[in-house]
Amino acid sequence: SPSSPSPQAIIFESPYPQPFLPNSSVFHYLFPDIVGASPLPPLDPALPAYIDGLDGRVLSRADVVDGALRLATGVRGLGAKRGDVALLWGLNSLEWARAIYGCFAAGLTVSPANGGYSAREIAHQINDSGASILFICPTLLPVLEEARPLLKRAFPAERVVLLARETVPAARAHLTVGDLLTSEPGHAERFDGVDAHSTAIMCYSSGTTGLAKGVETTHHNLTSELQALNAGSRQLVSGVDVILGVLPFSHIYGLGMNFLQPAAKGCPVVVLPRFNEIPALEAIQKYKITHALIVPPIVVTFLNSKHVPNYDLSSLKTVVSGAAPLGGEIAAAFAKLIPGVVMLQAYGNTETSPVVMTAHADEFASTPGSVATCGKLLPTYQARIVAEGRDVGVGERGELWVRGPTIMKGYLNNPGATAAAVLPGGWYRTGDVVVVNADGWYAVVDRVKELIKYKGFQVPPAELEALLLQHPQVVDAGVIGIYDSAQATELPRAYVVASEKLDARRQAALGKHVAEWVAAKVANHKKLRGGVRVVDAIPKSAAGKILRKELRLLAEAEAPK
Ligand code: 4UU
Repeated sequence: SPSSPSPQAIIFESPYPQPFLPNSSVFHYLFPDIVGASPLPPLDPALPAYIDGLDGRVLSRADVVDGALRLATGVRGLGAKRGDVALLWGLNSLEWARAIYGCFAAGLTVSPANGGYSAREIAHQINDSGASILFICPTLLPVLEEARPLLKRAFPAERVVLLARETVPAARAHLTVGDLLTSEPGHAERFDGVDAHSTAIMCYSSGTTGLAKGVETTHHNLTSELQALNAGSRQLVSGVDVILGVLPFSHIYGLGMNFLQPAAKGCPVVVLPRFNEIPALEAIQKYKITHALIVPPIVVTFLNSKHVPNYDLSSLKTVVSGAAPLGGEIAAAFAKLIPGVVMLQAYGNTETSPVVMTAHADEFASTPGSVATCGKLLPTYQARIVAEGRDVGVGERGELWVRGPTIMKGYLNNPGATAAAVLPGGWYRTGDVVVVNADGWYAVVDRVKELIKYKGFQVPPAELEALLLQHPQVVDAGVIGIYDSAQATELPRAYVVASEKLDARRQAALGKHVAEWVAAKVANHKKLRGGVRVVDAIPKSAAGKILRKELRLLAEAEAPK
């Protein structure tokens, strides 16, 4: 319910009880039964924590802790100290799980990177994060080699640990996670008191504008988020729920909701390297998965699938969609596809550690139309809805501002971008336009930041624009997202100005060539799948800012809805 402490601000509060907020490392918080004090109830150390969805290997909670303490000794032996940054690069795996907990136990800040990154993208994150040790999937070694000339720091072989159980014959110079596990168990670094405000993870996000920046997410941010989820959504039940683990753990949605939250509740995660239809269906059937976290394009994949009827998916109880808007019709069709499943939404940001809104499955199930919303404000958060510099109330559109203990410490080494994102008073400007109804359900209705999302992944237009300007035949560029309803995702499209006047045929040829040129230099999700259009000029404001609204009008003129 809104309350007005001043004539300007209309502050919305969470309807849920406020949880206790601990000051401890996220590792001590998650495994209180074994390593420390936490508000969480003790759990059986024998409970499975992570299960390899491909080969069935199981890490129990005891294995996770024992492995983390051994890895802590191992990474200390390599010279890594508390506060150093480790970059963690690979698709989801049990070794990835081992590595992140090992780094936490050693007191390192973990910067997880997208498994699809190109050499220039990984070089940016390695350099910018200040990482001094790398954990990488062996298959990515060639990309790292390609990135080496771009790196500010030399990484000798012992500073590049492979996310593998055994020595990799083609890369014998490198230690593996398996090697480090043979160390004696060491101690886990504590982050009590003010130390809880040390940076635990650093995902990369462009936020509302510009290039990808390191988001400093503290231990306190993460433990507050997990406490808020437990007090608000109460989704998962130990000993009952089994979680599908297909979202990338390197992205904050996967890391927060798919990797850490189940550990807080003692629910096993069935880990798959990435989303693929058949392995996901097989895992749901085989492991009797009850709870799946997905993104709208995966919902569409299931809807269009010929294979769904061939699997017993009756274990599934709840499916969460997040990271991008979910159409109401798609949600309704999904509910019919797998009867008895409750579809719900959650909304989050990298900068908010991540979840801001969701609700309990029972609330979604008993509230008609709620699946078209992202749920209610989680505890610990306050919200404002701001339109043209003025706070608005129930039923009115405006930009969502939120504050609370989960808002990031800031963008690494970037006080300017931090000050633009987190306003005095601690309000984080999300760049999303929302409407809240009288019962406190928030619908995301538009996005005012420049960010494009391809299947839930960030595509910062500024990054593609900077890259396009490096092409010898491109003198100016503007990039926007084109919504493709068949795939339930935006597709990045570039508008470019050519260095010379071209006829229509040569414009088309240049567009095709530029799209291919970009594709060779970026991660899969940043490809210009929406095409490249050659135009006479990029519309700009007097200050030289790209007028993306005008580019959107061009797109609409081309393909009327
Ligand atoms: C419409 O995508 C994320 C985090 C997503 C997330 C996390 C925990 C979803 C559910 C959850 O439980 O982070 P970023 O930083 O990559 O992108 C943030 C942006 C938002 O500003 C918004 O534009 O992603 C978009 N977004 C959504 N849009 C996120 N969730 C939603 C949603 N509906 N449910």
